[in-house]
Amino acid sequence: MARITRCRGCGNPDFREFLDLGETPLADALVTDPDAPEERFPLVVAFCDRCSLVQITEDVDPEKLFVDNYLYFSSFSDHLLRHSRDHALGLIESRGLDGSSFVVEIASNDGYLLKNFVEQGVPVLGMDPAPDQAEKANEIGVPTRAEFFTLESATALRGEKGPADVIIANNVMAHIPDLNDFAAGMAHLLADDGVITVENPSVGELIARCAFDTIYHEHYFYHSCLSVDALMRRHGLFLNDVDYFGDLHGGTNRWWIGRTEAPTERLLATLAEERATGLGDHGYYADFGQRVEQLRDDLMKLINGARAEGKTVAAYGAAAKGATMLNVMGITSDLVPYVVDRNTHKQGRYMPGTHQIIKDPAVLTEDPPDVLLLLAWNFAEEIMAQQQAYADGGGRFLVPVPTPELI
Ligand code: JHZ
Repeated sequence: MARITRCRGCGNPDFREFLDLGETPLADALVTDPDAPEERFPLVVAFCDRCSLVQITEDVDPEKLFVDNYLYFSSFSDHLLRHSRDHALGLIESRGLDGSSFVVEIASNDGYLLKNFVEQGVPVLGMDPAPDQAEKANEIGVPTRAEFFTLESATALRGEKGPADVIIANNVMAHIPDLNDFAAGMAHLLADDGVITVENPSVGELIARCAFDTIYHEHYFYHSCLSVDALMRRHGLFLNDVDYFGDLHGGTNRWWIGRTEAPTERLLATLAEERATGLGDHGYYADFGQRVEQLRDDLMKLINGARAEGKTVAAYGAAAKGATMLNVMGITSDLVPYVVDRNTHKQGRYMPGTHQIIKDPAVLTEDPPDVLLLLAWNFAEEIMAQQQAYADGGGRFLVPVPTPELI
């Protein structure tokens, strides 16, 4: 682990720290033995005045994050599966993709997205260093290499298979410390008339919704259109358009990138709006720490209040963001003894740092808690719909962001 001394994007040594969340364990390092010692790492966030990139200041080795300790399988959300299918089918139609095309997805996880291209006869390749997810993808017929995407692997891939007509990189551009190498790899692999689509939660929404819990060591970066524009230009690529999905991961941007500069009105308007809002100025981020403190006071009042009335509180979603929420807020297993999650790979393990056991959501029917803290608040609608019986039986949902609220 090392602390950075320059902006990872533009090399500026004068980036400014604006949030210190203390030392936290790795958010996806679910624990098998709660008595064994756990590593913790500083979680500090900084802003670069020069290229507008928001980033954490510690580098944790990506092998530790995505190979040794990664149990996130994309296919456990129906909402994400629908969103991904729509994207794949939309690309096939708009780009006229067929059996002679080549689609590459970086961080393709368990094949949740590429399977839609395979089904339509479009050749694909997935790349993902997480071994179990890559194996699962191969099992369902999505050719996948368990590798990190780098300029070196992109160069080898282009030599072997030719350029890619489409490169998709969803929820991964935050995850690679050598951001320039990653962008250079995409630039190298892309066909001259190809397109890159990149999805990532918007840093503007993170700040607006006080979604501090989406900050953890897997996320080296928190992107805006401004920072993506600057990054792509450095590599001979151009950000040309942006879509926005308010209901995905707390507000997600989809950026459309190509080799020729052709910005849409929508992109220009969004860049102007980001500038006007202040996403390119340190001042916009400066009071975020105080807002997190306020959220802590409000949330802990609700949890402690419920416990004082003799109520039981459990949590839903052994999400990475759940680990930040529990650890930064100090929600110990005395207050909230267990977390439920339908990802069977996570069940039976414990949350990092705070050590709540992870159970099958079936316990909510067998022995319902009075209050259910929604750690996976980004899927609130989907989860509440599934848990209608829990609510009908008098159970309350506690949604922690943007302002803690009992529903
Ligand atoms: P979820 C992940 O973060 C991982 P996490 C990663 N670091 C990233 O960048 C972001 O996504 C974008 C469960 N669940 O998706 C599944 C149910 O049990 O918010 C997950 O364990 N029942 C790559 O981990 C967790 O909740 C359900 O009905 O914060 C949600 O995790 C649904 C919908 C989910 O991401």
